[in-house]
Amino acid sequence: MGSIAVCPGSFDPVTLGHLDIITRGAKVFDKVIVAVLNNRNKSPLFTVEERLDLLRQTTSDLKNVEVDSFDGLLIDYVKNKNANAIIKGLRAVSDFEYELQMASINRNLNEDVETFFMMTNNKYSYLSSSIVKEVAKYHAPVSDLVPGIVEEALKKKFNFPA
Ligand code: COD
Repeated sequence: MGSIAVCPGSFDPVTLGHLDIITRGAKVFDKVIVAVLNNRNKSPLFTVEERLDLLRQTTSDLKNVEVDSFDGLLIDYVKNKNANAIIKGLRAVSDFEYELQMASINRNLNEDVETFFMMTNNKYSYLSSSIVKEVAKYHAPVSDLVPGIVEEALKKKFNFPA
């Protein structure tokens, strides 16, 4: 069996920082499943279907990448998919504490699944979906932060003038 990794997140919406992690992960693992959390407690800008669609379009050239959504615990989803790894990106020290907690609880729940951390590309170290939404909300340019189709989707959501 090949190595299968799950790359989980909210992806609301997918950014160039996410795509960098997905692309690099796809070079290391035989298959990468990008998994969008369907979190009913949060009020996202994009629906799960919209987020899946944007991810599918922006990863279509990566042949060993699959896009899916999940509910509930990540570790259960990982086992259902017969995956053995979780891929996470680390931007700053501030990410570390939360990610350490997540990796520890996930290991506690299933010690056969390993979490792998990839350091952010310096170009994207400041980038998050929240920052992108904040910038787009005030109609400032996001073309350096997200793929073209995501930029178009943001312009529609925030009613950019034509
Ligand atoms: N550079 C590098 N990495 C980046 C960048 C960047 N610029 N931007 C984002 N990333 C990484 C993040 O560090 C993260 O690893 C991934 O990309 C996704 O990021 P987001 O912001 O879209 O997603 P999050 O952080 O909101 O996702 C959180 C999860 C969905 C992974 C988490 O909440 C989860 O696993 N939930 C399921 C419930 C569960 O199992 N909980 C744990 C046990 S209680």
